[in-house]
Amino acid sequence: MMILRKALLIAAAVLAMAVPAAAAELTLSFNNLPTLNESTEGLYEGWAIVDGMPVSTGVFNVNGAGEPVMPGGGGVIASFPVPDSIGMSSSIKISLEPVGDADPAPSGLIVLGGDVESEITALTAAVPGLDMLMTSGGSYILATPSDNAVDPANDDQGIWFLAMPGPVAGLTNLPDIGPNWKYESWVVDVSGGGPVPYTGGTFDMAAGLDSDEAGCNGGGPPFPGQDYTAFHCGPVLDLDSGDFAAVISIEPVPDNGPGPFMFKPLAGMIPTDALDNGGMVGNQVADTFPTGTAGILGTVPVAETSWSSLKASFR
Ligand SMILES: [Ca+2]
Ligand SMILES: [Ca+2]
Ligand SMILES: [Ca+2]
Repeated sequence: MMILRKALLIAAAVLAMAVPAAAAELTLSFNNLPTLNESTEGLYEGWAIVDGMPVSTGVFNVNGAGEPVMPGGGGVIASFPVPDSIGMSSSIKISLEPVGDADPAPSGLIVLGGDVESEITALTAAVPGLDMLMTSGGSYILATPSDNAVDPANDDQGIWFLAMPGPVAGLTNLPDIGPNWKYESWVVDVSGGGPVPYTGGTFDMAAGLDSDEAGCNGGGPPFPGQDYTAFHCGPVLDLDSGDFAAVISIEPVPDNGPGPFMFKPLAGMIPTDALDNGGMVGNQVADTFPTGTAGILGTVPVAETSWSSLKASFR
């Protein structure tokens, strides 16, 4: 009889545990997290990882001040109401969810994350090797060696991330960013109202052919780069005009759009003397990569509540 009574009390205690004792809140704030075009880029979604499973903390966009806002041009979300269980979360992640997302699970595209160690969790870009990436740099030359048979005098129309003598890799300290990300080189025309990017192909390492080699006819040195020449199907670009920047981005796999992703670790204007001297891409991870803070507030630690409930049931 005593055993049955205890069993019933434990059952009652377990039932009580399932009811949140207090409303929990999650607050989010960001730096350098871009406002999304919701009709083409989708929305951000927060996730608390509890017992290894993602629990959604809600979808949002961000405003220019880095505050989360309601989708559809709504107001600032001062805090997200969330289940008490997130008081037990091991990490917080922010995903990018596609337009018209109907899947309740997180997309594979996690942009920010951080391990929960206290009520305040620092969020950083979810790219492997971020510490090493902050030390990356590089140089390039202007050259179009792959079409010299048809045009030996157009070297200002091609860019190669290599250094002479050698050639050796021009990009330095690039971390292995794993299967979920790729590097992509770009030249970006910044002379007009908005930047116009032209891809140079994707790659995993500083040495080796990139995804499209020199252009439509292939060839070129075994390093990331591109010949923006007529022989390679164009566009024909005058890269030392002072109108172009060289940029290395990090793109999700699969890519979520044709343009550069929000992670642009290396960039620099292509100088007008680059034909003679080459140029450099500077590190802008610290200045441009998104960061954030997640605050988990008002929670009653679930483990403690459960334990005290259980202890009470044995008295
Ligand atoms: Ca040439
Ligand atoms: Ca290429
Ligand atoms: Ca892209």
